[in-house]
Amino acid sequence: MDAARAAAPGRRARHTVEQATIPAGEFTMGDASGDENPGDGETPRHRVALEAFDIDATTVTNDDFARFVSDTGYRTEAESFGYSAVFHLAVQAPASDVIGPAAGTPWWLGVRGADWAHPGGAHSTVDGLGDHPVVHVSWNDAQAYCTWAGRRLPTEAEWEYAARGGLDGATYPWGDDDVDEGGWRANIWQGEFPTVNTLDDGYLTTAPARAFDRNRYGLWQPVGNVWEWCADWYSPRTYTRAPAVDPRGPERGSSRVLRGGSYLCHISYCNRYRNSARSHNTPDSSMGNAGFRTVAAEGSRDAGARTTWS
Ligand SMILES: [Ca+2]
Ligand SMILES: [Ca+2]
Repeated sequence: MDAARAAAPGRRARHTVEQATIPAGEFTMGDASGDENPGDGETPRHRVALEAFDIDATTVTNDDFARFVSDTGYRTEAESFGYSAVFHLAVQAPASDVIGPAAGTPWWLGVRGADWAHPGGAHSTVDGLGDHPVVHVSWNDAQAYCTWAGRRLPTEAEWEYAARGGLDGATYPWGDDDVDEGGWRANIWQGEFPTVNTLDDGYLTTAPARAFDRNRYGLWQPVGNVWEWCADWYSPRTYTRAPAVDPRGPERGSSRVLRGGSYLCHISYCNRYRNSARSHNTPDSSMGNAGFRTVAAEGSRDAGARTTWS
């Protein structure tokens, strides 16, 4: 069903992102390439059946998010906390705003004043970046947007099914060709991570939401560019007892699923720009390489398929 028709009156203009209609069907969820990251829980592979749904063809952009903020006065968690995580080469802020590196990941700096409208810090803006993915939004911020827009976040299974574009078992949304075969197919990192980016794909940080080619279902950049929040709690054991129909992940947890990798992924360092790759972060975390796309909230969805964890 057309998402705009299903939306409540008055909501039509709120969420204007182009929709991709994903057909009902089954797919095999999980890594088939052997490239899985140990500990992430990309296996065991298992069959999953889903109803049809409409998903944003692109991630929610700065222009989209600005409409939400303008309409509601919403303050993101990064704004409430007063800082967010910025990649060290993307900082645009006075030295006094830089709090310091994150433990274990020295290329991430806490920067005071970094938020969705100031992605590099106080000296940055989103001028000219209206068609780029909004970043520095937490899972909670994404939920707030969804509530306003009459949308919801995709489940992890929906995200992977949509990203695969009908190419069951393939490593990437475009198939199994390498990411740089015949030209770059996604916005990741080239060069020496985390210090030298040769920018072969054209982008140090975010690319416009419509850069590169769509997949067969019409999605732009499910892998690369920005990580995308999903609805589910994260567990590395999710797949060991996932329901076969419309799985929704664990009932509880401490972090939420992120999918698709980002402009910081690199062939040699982080190969999470794959369909099956999984990551996660706490629901109040924000960073300069994570955003979200949404799914039409039409139809009532009960919680019957959620895994019960003892
Ligand atoms: Ca890049
Ligand atoms: Ca992405």
